[in-house]
Amino acid sequence: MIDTRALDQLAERLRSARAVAAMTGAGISAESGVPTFRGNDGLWRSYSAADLATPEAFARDPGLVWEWYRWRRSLIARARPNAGHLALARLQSRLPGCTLITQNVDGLHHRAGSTGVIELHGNIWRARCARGCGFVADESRVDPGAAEGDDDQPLPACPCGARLRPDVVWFGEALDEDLIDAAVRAAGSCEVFLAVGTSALVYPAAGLPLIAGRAGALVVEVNVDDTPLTPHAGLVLRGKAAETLPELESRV
Ligand code: BJW
Ligand code: ZN
Repeated sequence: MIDTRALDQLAERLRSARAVAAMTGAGISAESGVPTFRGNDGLWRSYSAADLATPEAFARDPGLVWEWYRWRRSLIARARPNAGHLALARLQSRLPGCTLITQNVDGLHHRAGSTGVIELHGNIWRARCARGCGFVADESRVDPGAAEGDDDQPLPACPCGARLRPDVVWFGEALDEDLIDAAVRAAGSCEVFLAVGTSALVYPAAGLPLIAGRAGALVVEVNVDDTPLTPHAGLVLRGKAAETLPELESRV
């Protein structure tokens, strides 16, 4: 059950805050039908992260990695932003100093109307040169269904001749420096930090609410379960993002 008194108090805090930061993880898109990574129905239950989400995996078998990303693109293409994404977009337009940070690569915040989203782990709808020549392709208009299940598909190539790879951040890879810097600045200077639908296990993103807390912000966790962040949160809103966030937003 939603704690309406806590929501009222948080709404007041948000209204008076000069700066707010919100960071989302896969949990916010779960109710749009996009699978999370960890937990019972998570992707890592059926697929190995080491075989699919590392630079070594791509070097070993780029076809397999592309097949997996095309399959995920097809799931995301069918998904729609849910009430949680929409509530965050409305919060952002109501609170001028609100920075939205996401670990998700699905682009659903953008489709919900959010602007200036810091996409820490990239975007599944872009491809970039695997050799690092700087070429980036917008593939949001490519029909993922057309290639799904077609193992003989030629691997996408960069104009420079190298392979193209999904423009996402795999384990062991550095995050874009400008993006992580902007996220650290937002975390370190906000008065309220909302951590929504993340297992808070993957660094450096998992460090952002801790930075905010150390700088004096109220850290709020919105999650259906406990995470390593829970003991550090000043307020825990136990529940689904698509239910909790609209309740919060309607009070701000
Ligand atoms: C709901 C809900 C509902 C469900 N409502 N809630 C320090 C200590 C130990 C290790 C490290 C460390 N620092 C770095 C590392 C290594 C590593 C790491 O963190 N490993 C840990 C797992 C141990 N980190 C890295 O490798 C990072 N790079 C790096 O550190 O580089 C250093 C470097 C510097 C200089 C040069 C070179 C290197 C990169 C991490 C990249 C992560 N990539 C992925 C894949 C992205 C592409 C793709 O999508 O395919 O990012 S992995 C995956 O995990 C994805 C996610 O963004 C990320 C986080 O997952 P998230 O979003 O939290 O999802 P889940 O599934 O874990 O949790 C869902 C949550 O929602 C759960 O809590 C549910 O309860 C909840 N939920 N339904 C609300 N309806
Ligand atoms: Zn190239």
